[in-house]
This record gives sequence, structure tokens and C-alpha cells, in this order.
Amino acid sequence: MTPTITAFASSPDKGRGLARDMRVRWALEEVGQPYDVRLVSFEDMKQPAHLALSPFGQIPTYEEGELELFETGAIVWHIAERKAGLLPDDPDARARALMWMFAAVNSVEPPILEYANAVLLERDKPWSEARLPLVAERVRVRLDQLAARLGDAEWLDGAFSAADLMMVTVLRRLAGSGIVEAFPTLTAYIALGEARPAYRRAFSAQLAVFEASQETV
Ligand code: GTB
Repeated sequence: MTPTITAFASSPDKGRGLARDMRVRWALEEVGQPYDVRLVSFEDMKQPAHLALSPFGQIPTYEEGELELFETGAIVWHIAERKAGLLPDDPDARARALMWMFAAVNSVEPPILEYANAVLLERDKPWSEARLPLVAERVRVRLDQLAARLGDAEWLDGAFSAADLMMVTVLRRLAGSGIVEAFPTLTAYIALGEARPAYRRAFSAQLAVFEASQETV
């Protein structure tokens, strides 16, 4: 059964591959699973039909027969569990892959999102100038810890897995901030992820949607 995912009809990231359907597209490309995409506007995302799939009115969602999922971590885990290519066979190594997926969304992503919000949504606040360095420092602390653990390894735990897919997409949100660029270990790690053919296919597919949306503006 061909799954259907939802994605922004017109992504605010302007085709930079930052919207989270990128994670799901990349996972599907890694396992060689074709998929359909239903594009939704911001208005569509808040309508009952989409809220039935995503209680928070967000993209991406994933439909496969009777199965309806939201949350990229859960969607990527589902894809990785069902198809070969994103998880090791060894049960302990699988448990560690799941641990790193949670680490990506639960320990690394929160300070990055706080920073992104501080830059995008709070710059006009009178307290922004004082707060931003504090928020940036919390990101640096987490990246320093992650870089120390990664060391000179290519991937988080042995071979590339769904954990790296999640971590790379989380870190990409910082591209151009100057923060992640100060960690050569992490920039090399991100570049390695971005060089994967499955990543390139997913990125091109997402970019094509954005470019088509610009033609109709
Ligand atoms: N925890 C959920 C998951 O991982 O699935 C979070 C999903 C989520 O945040 N979806 C966002 C969304 O639907 C799109 S990806 N937002 C609309 C809303 O909440 O109303 C987040 C995103 C948006 C924009 C950029 N950008 O412009 O750079 C980057 C990432």
C-alpha cells in the first residue's frame, strides 16, 4: 500500500528542506518506499479533516491503509521498523537507535527551537537583546555535548540509522546561524547526511513543491 503524507503547499522555509515532512520523505527514500503527497495550506491544516489526522493542526501526517500517524519521530520509527535500511538487526542496537531518536527530538531539538523562535518571533521584544545570548548558549552547550559523544565517528551508533536521520534534520535547523558552524564535527556529520542519495531525492522533491508554488504566485 502506498502511503500518503501531508506537506506544506507553500513552505515558509522557502525550499530549504527545513519543514518536517523532509524527515518522512528522507526515511521513505532510504527504504525505497514510494509515497504520495497531499499538499495542505495553513488554513487546511486547521480544518476538521486535517485535525482528525493531526490534533495539533500540523504537517506532516502519514496515512497507510487504516493507519494514521502524526509526529515525525513516530512516523520515521514506523517506517524504519517495517522496512529494511534504517535500523540495525541487533535488538540492543535497535534500542540504542530509538534512544538517539528520542535524544534528537527531546534533548537536542528543544533548545534549537527555542533559539529559532527567539530569532524569528521575539526580536522586536524589549528583552530580546538580553535573552538571545542566553538561549544561544543553551544550544551551544548541547551541541558541545553531542559533538563530544560523536567524536570522530561518522554516525551516532555504528552504521547510519533512523537516529542519524532524525538528528541531522534537527541540527539542520541551525544552518546559517553561525552556532552549528562553530562545531566542525557536527558540520561534517550534517554534510555526510545531506550527501546520502536518499536525502538528495527527498530534498529535491520538497524543493520542487516550493518552486511550483512560486510559479503560481
Ligand atoms: N513535533 C511535530 C513533529 O515532529 O511532527 C512538529 C510538527 C511541526 O512543527 N510541524 C510544523 C507545522 O505544521 C511544520 S515543520 N507548523 C504549522 C503549525 O503549527 O501551525 C516546522 C517548520 C516550519 C517552518 C520552518 N521554516 O520556515 O524554516 C521550519 C520548520
